Amino acid sequence: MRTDQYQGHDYYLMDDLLTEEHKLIRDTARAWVKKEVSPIIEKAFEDGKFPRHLIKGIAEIGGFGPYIPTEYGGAGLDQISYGLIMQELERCDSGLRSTSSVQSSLVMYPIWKYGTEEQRQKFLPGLASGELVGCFGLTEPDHGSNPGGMTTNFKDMGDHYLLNGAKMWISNAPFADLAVVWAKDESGRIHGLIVERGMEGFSTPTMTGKWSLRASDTGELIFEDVKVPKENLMPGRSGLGAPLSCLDSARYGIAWGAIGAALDCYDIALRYAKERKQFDRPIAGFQLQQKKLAEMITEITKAQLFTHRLGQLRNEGRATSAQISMAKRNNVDMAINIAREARQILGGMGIINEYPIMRHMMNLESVITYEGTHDIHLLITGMDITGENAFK
Ligand code: TGC
Ligand code: FAD
Repeated sequence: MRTDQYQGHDYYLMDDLLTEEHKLIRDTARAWVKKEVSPIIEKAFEDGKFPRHLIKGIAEIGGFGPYIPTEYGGAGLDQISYGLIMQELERCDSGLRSTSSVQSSLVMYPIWKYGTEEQRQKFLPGLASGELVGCFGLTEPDHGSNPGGMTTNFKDMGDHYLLNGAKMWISNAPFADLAVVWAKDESGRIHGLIVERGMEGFSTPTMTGKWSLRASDTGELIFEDVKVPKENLMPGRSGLGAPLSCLDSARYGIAWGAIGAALDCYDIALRYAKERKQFDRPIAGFQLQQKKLAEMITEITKAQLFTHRLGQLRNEGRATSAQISMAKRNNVDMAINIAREARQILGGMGIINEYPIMRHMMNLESVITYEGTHDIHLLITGMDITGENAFK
């Protein structure tokens, strides 16, 4: 097993823009990842299982609800801190970041924003400490990019709701204790419901056969006449805007996470190019390899700059959904291209699991699709700048 020798790369002295607290949070996350995750991640990926014993450690570095207020067990941090944690987790593996960002942005965030005070008290502290794990059910077998077409529905039965339908591609579903589920009421309006494991008629079959994000568990959510207590409906917001606002938070985390994956690929490729000799000289001395490396660090630096700015806007409550879409789309695309180039720099060594580059590359094929595909984010930017909706 290769030792994790990762070093951050900061070509434009971005660290000068960070506070001491930011650096401490990032360095703590990095040290935990190197000690606890790097030695086991390839095996987890091969086994196709999320290593559940890591849940406690993710909680301890503030990876569950970094920006959720401390009164609910969150870390009460700012958006840059949240981003830095996502960057360090995805530097190791996108599935690791997924587990953290789903719990934080897609489960804790809606409960915090749209739940009742009772729901906040009941679920948030356990989710923050990792005693509870949640998942987020929006996508359906026939409704991925178009979640507004969902057919999962609930009926008001007087003393409870009766939930029917199915969700697909749900991260953490196979072992989640609870699911934040988006479903339509009898008038077709979308609401969020908290469905708890053990409710009769609720099952979470595992999805198998993934070549990507293998260190993350993905499953379905099946609802067959599930009786959901009325107190489990989140009353704070209804309509498609409610789940989409959660996606804003998760997509922002992915924008930072993708930089982490890119940094890891660049770091490995740079070190390898300096050490590997062909034609009696390090391959780093060949112009073609320098072009690849120079373009990688340029693209990473551009992403670092505008993602930091996005974090400042998020801190000020001024970031728009379209700005977040642009960052998610750009950074994931940047990372996947860097993974492909880095793999070539390593030659044959690039394809074996002694190095994480192929794992990053395969993972990023999910990341470029989930939380809104590459195409969908382009169309969001297109709509924002032209005022014309090209989706429908
Ligand atoms: P549209 O008519 O445009 O909008 C409906 C309502 O929503 C509002 N809205 C938003 N609100 C908050 N945040 C956003 N980002 C919002 N985008 C839109 C909008 O203003 C409107 O409000 P109102 O009050 O007027 O009703 O909706 P549309 O049906 O045309 O769809 C727009 C589209 C295509 C952009 C949207 O559906 C979309 O983003 N599709 C992509 C679906 C997606 O991203 N799914 C992700 C599922 S979760 C996941 O992948 C987790 S991966 C987990 C991991 O990290 O492991
Ligand atoms: P489709 O929507 O069928 O898209 C297929 C293709 O058509 C894409 O290339 C797309 O860009 C294109 N397309 C669609 N509409 C348009 C259009 N209007 N114009 C141009 N092109 C278009 N979902 C959850 O709810 N919770 C989760 O936790 C979750 N985790 C996931 C984990 C993994 C590993 C993966 C792969 C997915 C996960 N998803 C989750 C689902 C994810 O959000 C969807 O896969 C994604 O939104 C795309 O939906 P789809 O796969 O149905 O593709």
